[in-house]
Amino acid sequence: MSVAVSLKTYLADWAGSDASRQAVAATVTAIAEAGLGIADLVARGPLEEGLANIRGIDPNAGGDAQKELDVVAEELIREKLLPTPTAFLASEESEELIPLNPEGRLVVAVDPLDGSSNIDTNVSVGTIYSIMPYDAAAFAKPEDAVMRPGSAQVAAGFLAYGPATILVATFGEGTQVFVHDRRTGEFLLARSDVEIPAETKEYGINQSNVRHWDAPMQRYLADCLAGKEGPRGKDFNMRWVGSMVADAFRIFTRGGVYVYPRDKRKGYDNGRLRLIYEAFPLAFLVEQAKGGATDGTTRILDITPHHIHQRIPLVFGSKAEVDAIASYY
Ligand code: AFP
Repeated sequence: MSVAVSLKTYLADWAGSDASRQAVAATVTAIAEAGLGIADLVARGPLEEGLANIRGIDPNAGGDAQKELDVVAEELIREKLLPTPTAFLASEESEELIPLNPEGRLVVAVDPLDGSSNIDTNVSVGTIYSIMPYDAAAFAKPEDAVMRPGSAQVAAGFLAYGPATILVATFGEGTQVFVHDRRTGEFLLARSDVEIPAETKEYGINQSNVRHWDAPMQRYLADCLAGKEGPRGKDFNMRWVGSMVADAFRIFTRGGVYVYPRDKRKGYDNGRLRLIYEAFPLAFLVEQAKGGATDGTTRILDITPHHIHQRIPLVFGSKAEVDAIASYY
């Protein structure tokens, strides 16, 4: 029986003696370690003194000792990244860029806890990360370092904290799935060079918002719902967890498409997902797995951000279905 490759061995082989790759390897290792700490907190949540309030249970007299789990998650990531070659951290939980290692040669962007509104329902939540090279001399100000197209990423991934703790990661040479082995404490390679099937009969979208969508997206859904008698000529199934990492992992496992379009609700004119630390990493992972990722029409990795927390309509998954959606626009 072949022995599963650990994340440590995989990274050592990938990095070899290349200093830039060694920097990325050290940073991904730190994020994976922070992820295990977050997975533990998520698993213990209501039992954990001081975190009770995240599950909507009245906080005890401790008051300020209690913090939202996504803030705690950011702190764990920050702590683990400090000794790594990371110059700055962009995080969903912090308005500004967080300076870390002045000698750093990377900039990391994270969503410390995606799906946090589902925490008290025990649904899978996760951590999403994106890594870009950083050269202080190349940017007038540090913020400029994250205002680059998604194609500037050198690594990206997400952890999902569910029945298993998994890490889906890319270093630009395919997409790999690692599973945390609780017996050894290691992440072990479970699936290498994942391929997302190009065709699918499964879409993930929050249909309750259909009245707010633009006409092309309403037509797309209507044609899916029309089934094999309709213009798509096939019956579709729908899945929506409400936690993107969980929906994404399903797509890496059996195909499908995830859609969060723009809509007419206040604040949703550019959708809900954040470009830099949600859409960019998912797009890199999906494309490395032969899938597609757009804002409905434009390739996500070609988009240049103008604000650290900007939102973007997001469509990703099975390539033929992503292209089909673009054909409605
Ligand atoms: P939270 O992190 O605030 O729970 O948001 C989760 C998310 O960004 C993404 O993970 C889900 O796919 C999407 O929002 C769910 O949005 P709806 O609640 O509108 O369905």
